[in-house]
Amino acid sequence: MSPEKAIAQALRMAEEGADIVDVGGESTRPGARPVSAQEEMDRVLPVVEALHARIPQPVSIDTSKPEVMRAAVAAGAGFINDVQALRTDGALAAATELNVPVCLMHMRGEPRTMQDKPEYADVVGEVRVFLKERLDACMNAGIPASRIVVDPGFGFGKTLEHNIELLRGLKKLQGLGAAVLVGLSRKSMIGKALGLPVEQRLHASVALAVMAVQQGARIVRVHDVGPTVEAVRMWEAVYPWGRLG
Ligand code: 7PM
Repeated sequence: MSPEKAIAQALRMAEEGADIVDVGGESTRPGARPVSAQEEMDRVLPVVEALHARIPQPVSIDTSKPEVMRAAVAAGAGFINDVQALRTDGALAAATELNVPVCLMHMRGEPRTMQDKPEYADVVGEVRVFLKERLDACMNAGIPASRIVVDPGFGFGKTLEHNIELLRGLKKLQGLGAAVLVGLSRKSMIGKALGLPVEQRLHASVALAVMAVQQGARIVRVHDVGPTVEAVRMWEAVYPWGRLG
């Protein structure tokens, strides 16, 4: 995607009510080609800079590389989204020094092979243990829990059944003491459950976002901001105390 197109898309998201806008320069798609830190920076820095100058919302940098984290925060990013949960060499130290909130995501395996028959005895329990370990590692490095967000990583080394179990059990991730973020938007679990191609997953994505909020998610990472904001606001009008009951 060109920087101009990425900027236009992000501005639209901000206008439609996004509280954070996530910018990434490397695909996490199974089988995607890895890119160098330099290539990633060339892609994201102009976008981060332009957005930081034009919108009041924090710009999130979606990266696992410490060099990219540092350069993006210098360019104005105010949030780090790491699908590797700061396990890359140097990433934990970089995030600690940079003093911005971080999202720690669970992934089983690596993007290239993660969908080759993932197995769990207890997916919710195993994801919870992983997130607790990463949260402890961050807190030991000096990042306060108030600056950490945890994410079960829907679709990252999980079958449809695993993803459904995770959504049903999402409340079990709340006791960790960090806010919960989820990304369900347009994901292949919708394709698998309903037999829909990616361009026809809007309604199911909005439904899943509301279900996640209902189960305690504090941040939802979505593509279709306007429709999702409308649906979540309606949920909040019905449950102003913030949960079912
Ligand atoms: C291909 C495969 C295209 C996967 C796009 C994706 C998440 C994320 C992504 C998530 C956090 C997508 C994903 N998903 N970061 N980045 N949580 N924190 O559907 O669930 O956007 S990429």
